[in-house]
Amino acid sequence: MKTAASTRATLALAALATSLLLSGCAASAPRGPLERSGSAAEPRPVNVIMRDYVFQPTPIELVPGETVRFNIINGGLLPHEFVLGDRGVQAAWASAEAAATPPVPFATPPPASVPPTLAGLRVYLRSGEQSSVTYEVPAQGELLLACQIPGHVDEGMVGQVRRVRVGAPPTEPGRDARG
Ligand SMILES: [Cu+2]
Repeated sequence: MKTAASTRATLALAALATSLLLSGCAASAPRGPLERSGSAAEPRPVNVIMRDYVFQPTPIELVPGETVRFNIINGGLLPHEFVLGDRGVQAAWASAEAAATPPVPFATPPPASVPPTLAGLRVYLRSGEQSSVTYEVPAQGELLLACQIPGHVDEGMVGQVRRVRVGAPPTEPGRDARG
């Protein structure tokens, strides 16, 4: 009996140690080259955290033509929105958000909207909310990321998007990745 109990305890400890090890690795693992691109059948997960006036990580690395699943969390205190698209998409959401901003603080804003034919991706999240959306990365063309809630771009809430190839070395954080 004693042997069985101690075996169980040992196993439980081993399981705990393994899970701690795994979670530790997941949090701090150095980033290697991108191993695969996503497909419609198996989108590649891309996690993005929005905080007050930053997107993390930046740049976001996408393979032209792949399908990704953005898992977006608003970890900030304010509402934020993830707007991904060309200059026209950014401008459309900027004016929609400006028009939807209530004239007095704390009034309920009308929902911002743009023509349904507009391309791009927009995910609006309040503090603490999260959302997952699949997205097909355009093969070419401009791809910008910004939060178009009034004032947020001025505070620096612009992300960078980098098109990469599978197997290419990762971008070093903090390095300018435009172009
Ligand atoms: Cu924002």
